[in-house]
Amino acid sequence: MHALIVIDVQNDFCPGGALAVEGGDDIIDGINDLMRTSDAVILTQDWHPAGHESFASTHPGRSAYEQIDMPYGPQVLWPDHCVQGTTGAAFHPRLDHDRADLIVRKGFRPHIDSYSAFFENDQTTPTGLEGYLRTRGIERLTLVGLATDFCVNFSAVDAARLGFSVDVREDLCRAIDMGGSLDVARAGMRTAGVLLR
Ligand code: VGL
Ligand code: ZN
Repeated sequence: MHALIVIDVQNDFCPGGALAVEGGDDIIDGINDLMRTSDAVILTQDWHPAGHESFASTHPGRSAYEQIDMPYGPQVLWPDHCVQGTTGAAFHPRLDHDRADLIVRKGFRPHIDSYSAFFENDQTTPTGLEGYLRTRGIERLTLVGLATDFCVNFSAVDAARLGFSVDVREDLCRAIDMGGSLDVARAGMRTAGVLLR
């Protein structure tokens, strides 16, 4: 069985949002079409408490897009985004989110970020998605959404490492692309065995 995993198509990652990804809303119609023909549809939703440790505003003297060391490793600091219950955290109004079988929220722990739909950024705390997929007999995954070089990338690499067969539809993703991060992400996904389409 195959599942479509739609990563973080939320207002804050679309034009006008707090952490807008260029062209983030251009992919929505194509994602809606793909949802209609998929056996299973899972959405992820970046879902941070106010004052989250990944927000630059939580670290006096630091600016957004700087990297700092956290107990679990390096962490990019972001503008405040996807704060629980805000309009920015809501799915884009054009995304057909009624079609979802499951919505996985991530990044809800105050002191740890979670790019991947499978593990938080310590790379050990599970979100539970792996168990859900396995108990439903899902072995093949297609990933789409935002952003290619962060949440899509980390989710795809984790999924491949867990043994799922994974492809990423790059035409239905958009990237933040800071400091060459998109090239690094593409290379990492390919090395992990992810098929980029
Ligand atoms: C994301 C940065 C911070 C993403 C989430 O969805 O790619 N990026 N939080
Ligand atoms: Zn986030």
